[in-house]
Amino acid sequence: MTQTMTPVKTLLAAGAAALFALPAFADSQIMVKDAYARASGMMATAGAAFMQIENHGDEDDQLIDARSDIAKKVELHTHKIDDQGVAKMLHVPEGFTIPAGGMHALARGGDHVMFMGLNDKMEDGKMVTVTLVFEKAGEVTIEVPVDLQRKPMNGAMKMDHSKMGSGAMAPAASN
Ligand SMILES: [Cu+2]
Repeated sequence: MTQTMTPVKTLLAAGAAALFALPAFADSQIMVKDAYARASGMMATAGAAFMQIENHGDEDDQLIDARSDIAKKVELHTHKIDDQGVAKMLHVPEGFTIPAGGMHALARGGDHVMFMGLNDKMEDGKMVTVTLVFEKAGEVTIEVPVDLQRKPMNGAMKMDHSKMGSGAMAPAASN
């Protein structure tokens, strides 16, 4: 009776294909471009996702939350430079405004979706499902590829703790 197995398998395959074919933003004015995720390091227990969020509507929207099974805790974060010139991450509970007809970038050294306590390794090429929660557009679920090779857009924002001290002091010492 192996034939009875065939329809079940076919059904599963069709279901999976339909899942990928579904337009993610059918009724939404929100479009997410160039999303990628990365782990914080080789033995990382944390990671982050970056992307460009476009608002094609004529009203501002607000990204207020993010969810994912990849981590125990998912938060909207930003970076702030403190008095010592050290970049620190901060939770932003109110989230980020996506301006009407505009774009808000989540980028390295800036705003990002933070994954804390990874449930699974973030390996290159793996897909991470992330649900973004908007005040007006509601929930937008996207598939974010892990990209560990990607260089930061702005090389200057790269956090190199070994050079931070001397690099920051150099301009002040030259007077
Ligand atoms: Cu963070």
